[in-house]
Amino acid sequence: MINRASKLAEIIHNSEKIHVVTHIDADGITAGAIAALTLKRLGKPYSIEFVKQLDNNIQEKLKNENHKLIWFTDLGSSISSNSIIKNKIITDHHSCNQDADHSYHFNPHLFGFDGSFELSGAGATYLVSKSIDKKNIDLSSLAIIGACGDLQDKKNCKLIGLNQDILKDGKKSNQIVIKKDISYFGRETRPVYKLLQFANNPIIPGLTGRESACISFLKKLNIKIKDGDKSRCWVHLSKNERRKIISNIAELLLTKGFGHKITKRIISEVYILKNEKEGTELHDAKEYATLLNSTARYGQYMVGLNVCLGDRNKWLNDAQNLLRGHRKNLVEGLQFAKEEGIERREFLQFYHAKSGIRDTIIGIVTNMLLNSFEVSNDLPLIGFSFKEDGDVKASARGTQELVEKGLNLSIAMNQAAKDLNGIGGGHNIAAGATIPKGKEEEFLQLLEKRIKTQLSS
Ligand SMILES: [Mn+2]
Repeated sequence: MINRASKLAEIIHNSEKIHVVTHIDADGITAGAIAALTLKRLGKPYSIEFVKQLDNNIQEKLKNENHKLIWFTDLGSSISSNSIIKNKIITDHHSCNQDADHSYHFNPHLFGFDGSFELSGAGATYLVSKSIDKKNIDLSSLAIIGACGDLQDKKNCKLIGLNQDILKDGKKSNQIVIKKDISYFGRETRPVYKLLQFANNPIIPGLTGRESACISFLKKLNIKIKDGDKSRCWVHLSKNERRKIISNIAELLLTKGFGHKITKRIISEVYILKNEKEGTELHDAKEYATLLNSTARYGQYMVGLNVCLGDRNKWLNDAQNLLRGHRKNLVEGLQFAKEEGIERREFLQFYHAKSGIRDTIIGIVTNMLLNSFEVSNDLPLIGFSFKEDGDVKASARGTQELVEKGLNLSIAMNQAAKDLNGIGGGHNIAAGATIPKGKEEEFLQLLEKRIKTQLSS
């Protein structure tokens, strides 16, 4: 792996000019930012572009632009050996195309690691960056944000595998502090009662989804929800108050029969960016990732990128405004999907949002639905949404339990899409596809067959 990283480093050194192509999610933005900062520090001229996916149109366009070298980050693993794009390097963590030439490709899957939780696209890009110059060790914090953006800490309630080595770099370079704390989202910026109201994985019986119940829960524990006219967030609470809440949630879960294994999930490792301001989204890796997701997914690539590059004034302000819109869209998206209704079949469940949910956030909504208490999670969930170009986007999400039973959504989505002249891929637990409009039913049948075989083998 070290050799592959230094080989890619050498290709970068030998190239006069580099075009970076990256993905539009938080992992893609941080990966792109790591590449950009690496090239900037080298004094290499570079350009950067964000894409939703690497379809044939994009590949054709890139080929016609005659780049000296293209550096694909957080995507590119699907490129085959007969691709029209020749001068390229790839730092990705999605499942790989089997028949490709991997000599220019840095990907955990090629070295026996699982790219769904042991290394992210930003992490892969970081390891190559560090191979270029050890001084780039400070970029480890961006790699940690990318990993959290891809929910790589979810499986074990902490980052493991190669991500753990990156965490060590984060500590060593004085960027990251690791703490054990409540695993629910929004420690820094969400009012405590909102943090409880939106708690999932595990849900809190009687509290999740119920604002007034959360407020009275805190009142009963003698915990003020406001300080003057300002709502108190988790980070504003005293140690004692936090302990009280955690032990009461644990008790609630245990008395409702959730068991120790699930109850333990209320505590996770959290990653604090110690050089950022406390009480802002930038101080917590998970919240930072959500802030980034609010930018490029709405076409505002430069906002997220510039925040990662260190601009804390105008761009941060813009990002925070976009975050408000993103939160609203997620809430409305969830509501919309529930109203549309989720249809269950024998081996999968699905909903079709049509134009009701943007194709760029259908994956997030699908994941939130599958982890909510209103949707059962014994089957994978597929969400469809219309794309602007006339095709249909399909997003599939599974659970760890299903993956342990043999589910591999990357393979199932890839093959079902291919049979319909579409494209698809991703990870075993989360994958996406693009298919022609009107083929949804056919796609579901093909997909269900694949999933059935996987789960019964
Ligand atoms: Mn990624």
